[in-house]
Amino acid sequence: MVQPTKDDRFSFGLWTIGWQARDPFGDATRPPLDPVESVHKLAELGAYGVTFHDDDLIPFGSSDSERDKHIARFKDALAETGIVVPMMTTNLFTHPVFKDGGFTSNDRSVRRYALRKVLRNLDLAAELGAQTYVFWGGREGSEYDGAKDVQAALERYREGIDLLAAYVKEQGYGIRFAIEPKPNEPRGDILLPTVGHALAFIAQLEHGDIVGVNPEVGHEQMAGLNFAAGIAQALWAGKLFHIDLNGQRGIKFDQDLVFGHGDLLNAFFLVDLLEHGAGGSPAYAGPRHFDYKPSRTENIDGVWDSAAANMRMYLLLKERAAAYRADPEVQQALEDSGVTSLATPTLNPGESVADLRADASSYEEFDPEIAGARGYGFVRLNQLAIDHLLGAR
Ligand code: 3MF
Ligand code: MG
Ligand code: MG
Repeated sequence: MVQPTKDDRFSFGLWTIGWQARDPFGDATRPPLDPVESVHKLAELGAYGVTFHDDDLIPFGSSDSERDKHIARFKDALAETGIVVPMMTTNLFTHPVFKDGGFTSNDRSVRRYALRKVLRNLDLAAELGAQTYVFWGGREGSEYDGAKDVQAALERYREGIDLLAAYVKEQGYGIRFAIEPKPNEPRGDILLPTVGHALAFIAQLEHGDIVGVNPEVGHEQMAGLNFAAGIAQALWAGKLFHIDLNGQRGIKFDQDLVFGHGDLLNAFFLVDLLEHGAGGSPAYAGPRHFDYKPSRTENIDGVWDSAAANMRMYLLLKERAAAYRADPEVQQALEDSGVTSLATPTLNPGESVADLRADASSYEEFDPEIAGARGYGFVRLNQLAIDHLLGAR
């Protein structure tokens, strides 16, 4: 059960396992990892997919012939292992040219260059069969309120995303976009800081039908938000196109810990939501993508141990969530707490405002004192969840 297989649809970014552990205060603690080796090792561990930024595979500034070589040997590794590329993305944050952003840089020539970089990589994404293209705008933002006209920046963001989405449709690529929110880091304040901001932005797009979100556990938690609740809203909006799983311990820098190594209880309810959130069946069918960083203290063995830990954690939580769902006592507690009855519409079919007003039981005969005295039993329900999570039931 805890041995991952391709059916589990686990995927990893090349930049995750390949992170050399350079941080703002210290040098790399690990040597570079060849993407070809990463593909082979991920396949061995039971993953089904690999994802990457253009520059993760093709170093920035490579000539066309070097680019072709990098792509060719990577394709060979995919063919040898059966690993797929479900998602691709663009690096619009490392090179100094992007220091004030890509799509929203104050420098128009940089904005045009950013669009060209994405266009080129979209063609490669289509060639490799990626279904999702992620946009994480880590440099789209500012440190100073006077440094960015936020309304103009959002308009340029919209212009960029709509142009690229129109291109994808025109080419018939069948790729969908997923915007990845993050509140800060590397910029002091990043545009589209949370899932809610991203969903509101998508509603303003001309081609919003092919644009959804790629929420990351730690990013929402950096903003003090409840990740599972944000995912539920993205699902409700029909916009959960992709997901970045990892761990975070509170409001601080982006820790990118192994999934579940932060807020374990929220991770449990997240897996429960993804696996059982559609009336008992999975609410999300896409890749279970890990965007974590093997801690700086780890050597290469630790890199692969931590990669395996992400998948193991997901499967353990999936097993625990299934046990929770199947427990008759939990089912009764859900009933008692009214959790299940929330799915019942508040009005009867066809009932009008006049009908509601005419229903004396809803107001004139209703006793708020009695309803107000009711206990909901949420604490008992939560303890049942924790009992299952700890394997005590
Ligand atoms: C940063 C991130 C990014 C994005 C990636 C697109 C470098 O905090 O999470 O990783 O996930 O750019 O998927
Ligand atoms: Mg992150
Ligand atoms: Mg991410």
